[in-house]
Amino acid sequence: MPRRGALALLIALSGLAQAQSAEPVKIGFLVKQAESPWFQDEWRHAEQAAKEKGFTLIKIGIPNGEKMMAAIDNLAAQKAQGFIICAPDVKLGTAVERAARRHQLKVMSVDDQLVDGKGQPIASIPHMGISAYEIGKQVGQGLVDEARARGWKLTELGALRMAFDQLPTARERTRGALDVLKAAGLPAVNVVDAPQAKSDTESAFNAANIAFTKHGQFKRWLAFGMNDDAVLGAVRAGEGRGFRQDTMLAIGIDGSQTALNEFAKPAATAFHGTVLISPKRHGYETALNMHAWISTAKAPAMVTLTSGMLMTRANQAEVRAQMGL
Ligand code: FCA
Repeated sequence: MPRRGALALLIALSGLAQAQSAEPVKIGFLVKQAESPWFQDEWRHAEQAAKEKGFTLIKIGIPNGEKMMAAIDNLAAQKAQGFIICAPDVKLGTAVERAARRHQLKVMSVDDQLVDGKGQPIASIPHMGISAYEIGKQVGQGLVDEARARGWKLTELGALRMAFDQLPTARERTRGALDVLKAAGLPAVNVVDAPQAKSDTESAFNAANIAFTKHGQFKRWLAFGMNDDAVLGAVRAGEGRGFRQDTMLAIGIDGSQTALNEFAKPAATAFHGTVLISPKRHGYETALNMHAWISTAKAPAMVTLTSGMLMTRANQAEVRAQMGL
């Protein structure tokens, strides 16, 4: 067999061997609230990336630390090469980093940045999240503009801050809204904190109810919080006290199905709007970045912060189109 032919065959065979030896790419996507429309949307977009790049996406809900650690072990057992995680508690960051290293899994965080025991972001874990303070400011500005459009005086309004301060991104979001409201003339004494036990609508409802009971002096209310789930809890609690669209004004964050359902109601509720953020960036782009990291060793940017747009019942179609959703 002429030398050139033998060489070509050899190269072809080694390429084949290499292709056969390269494990199929498997990527985990672990989220703290699998039932929440936001995370369902994130998974749907990550699935899109999996389809395009031909990798397997392993989606697991991790509502607590125990389920989280079991999920990471499960990924290793399935021979995954990496995972994207929004952890049930960001303070589990060191445990995530250690488990990933133990199993030689690449890891990046999404939405909630992982922190160490001192509350500092884990430097070795790339993160994609929202620009929390800036988006919070958009919520605040939306409340100021709509209150003024209704002829409401900020000095006469109660401002319900749905608080989940144990989560840094949640704290930053409400700090942004508050700074804009105060700069526009909202007296600090009118701010009412409603600390939520958990980041779901039920906990928000309970927290808001307590706040309304303690602060009967306000005839009109503003409400804001870390996301749509938090703000809808406040709106439902308000309805239980007779506060509706004409006496309460609330703006959330996310803009997923939760918000769209509220906008689809025959009559407008106190849920005036939300800052729409992109599950496409948080789902599809993170999955693509992880795939590139696994297949080409190109690591994602250490921190990527995404933006949002104020979406209301009136402009929802236009804003979703602008955000490519
Ligand atoms: C957090 C919230 C979600 C969403 C995400 C970007 O994880 O819980 O609702 O706002 O950040």
